[in-house]
Amino acid sequence: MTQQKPVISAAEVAKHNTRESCWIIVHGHAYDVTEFLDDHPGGSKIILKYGGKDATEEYDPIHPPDAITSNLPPEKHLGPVDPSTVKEAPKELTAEQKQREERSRFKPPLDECLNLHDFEAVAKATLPDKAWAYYSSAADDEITHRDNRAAFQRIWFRPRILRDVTRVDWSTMILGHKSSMPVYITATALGKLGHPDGELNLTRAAGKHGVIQMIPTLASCSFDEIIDAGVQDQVFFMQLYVNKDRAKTKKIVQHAEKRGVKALFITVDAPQLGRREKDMRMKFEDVGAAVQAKSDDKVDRNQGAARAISSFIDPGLSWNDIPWFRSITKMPIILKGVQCWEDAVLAAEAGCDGIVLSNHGGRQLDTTRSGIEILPEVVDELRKRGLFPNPKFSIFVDGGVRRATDVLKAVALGATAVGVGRAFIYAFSAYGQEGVEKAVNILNDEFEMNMRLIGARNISEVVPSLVDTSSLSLHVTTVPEDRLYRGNYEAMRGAAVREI
Ligand code: 173
Repeated sequence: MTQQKPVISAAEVAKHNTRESCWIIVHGHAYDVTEFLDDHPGGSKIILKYGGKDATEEYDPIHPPDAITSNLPPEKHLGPVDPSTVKEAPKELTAEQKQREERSRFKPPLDECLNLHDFEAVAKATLPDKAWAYYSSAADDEITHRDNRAAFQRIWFRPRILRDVTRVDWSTMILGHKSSMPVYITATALGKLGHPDGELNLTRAAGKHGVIQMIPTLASCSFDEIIDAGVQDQVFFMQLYVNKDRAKTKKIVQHAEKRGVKALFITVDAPQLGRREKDMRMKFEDVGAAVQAKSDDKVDRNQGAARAISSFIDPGLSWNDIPWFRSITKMPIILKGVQCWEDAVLAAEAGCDGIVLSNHGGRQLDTTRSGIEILPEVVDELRKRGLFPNPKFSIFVDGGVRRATDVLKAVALGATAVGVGRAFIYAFSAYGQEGVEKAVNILNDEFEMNMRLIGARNISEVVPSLVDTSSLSLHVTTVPEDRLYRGNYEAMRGAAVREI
């Protein structure tokens, strides 16, 4: 529709830079957002900052491409901006940006990444501060976030020998779909903060390597862009934040089903977003203390961008809603964010098709236990009730997974597969699609070796007796710090750690 409108000069747009008349440019088109200012979920200040200017760079990571066109009535779409009138202001790089560019130029070649931690080190060194803060942050004191890693280290292997492990196969079925490994890419928001192609890096790598991707509700790319980037018959799941306006949720779910999404993962651990203080501190810098003090902005931007854009999530969601979801879709329904056996049993009894034992990457309630720690109690209680093993009720785990050994521990204890979120974000933030492919290849190498070393030829041989969980729930025991290792360990060259 915008195509038929007259071409506007950038000078004309520049005149409209006040609350009384506010125009912005996004992707080469001008929009009149004056009446939308107070309805913007991220607050009016941030739009006013770009009043009369091109807002594309700020807009892109935190909005799906069609957000502006679908939220504004057609008469507010003013028309294309004449590119010859747009004067590229010379970009003033901040000291931080200059340092980052320097570090990006000298980042280690991809081949030097030997494990998933390495991507995190490179991402930390090269990501813009805001993106690093958003991705890496976790709730409060980040105790749960750290324990998500530590919990895997409280499980020890009891490997078996002499089993002819010439051939090992770690492929598996997830909710009836083939997966090259018992790992899926779990949903994480705002992919374009890390890389201009955002979630498409994951989609393309997943398609090439037979890995299933869970599409987030709050992706930077639009849902259809992601699906369209998939190869023939690529399997997708979808993560759902439930809107207070159920009609909107129904539309999203039914559209996903129509486009072939194979399962719906409803997030149940975020009636309100946790406090991620690392992220919140960034926003202070962004808008400045003086702007914060004014009171005409309805949204409290001190809470960070994630909180602002999550205001649509319904804290009223309850068990009573499950039958409604059943009535609007035939997709399997999985509850993502179960944290105790009682709720696992309720989910099975409510007719759900599975659960994800997850604390949302440590980003919600701090000092909750990790998914892997909860897994044995969930399996025990389901088993007592005749609900495990059950091909119609799958258990997934996420949080802190960085190694194939982590995955094998979860599978041994009864998980069908585990979700990996941050590690893949860091891989594409540092190296784009190639980074994600490399991460998958690293995991494949680790699976091959570790399957051999534990004596399991296929996933059905990865059984509980292969692990010792006797210290799993003891939060006070850990491996004593190995000073010899610390003293001698050499971090990857070039991945300089950012000073706090
Ligand atoms: O963990 C998150 O950051 C998250 O789930 C989220 C929720 C709403 C908006 C953005 C991100």
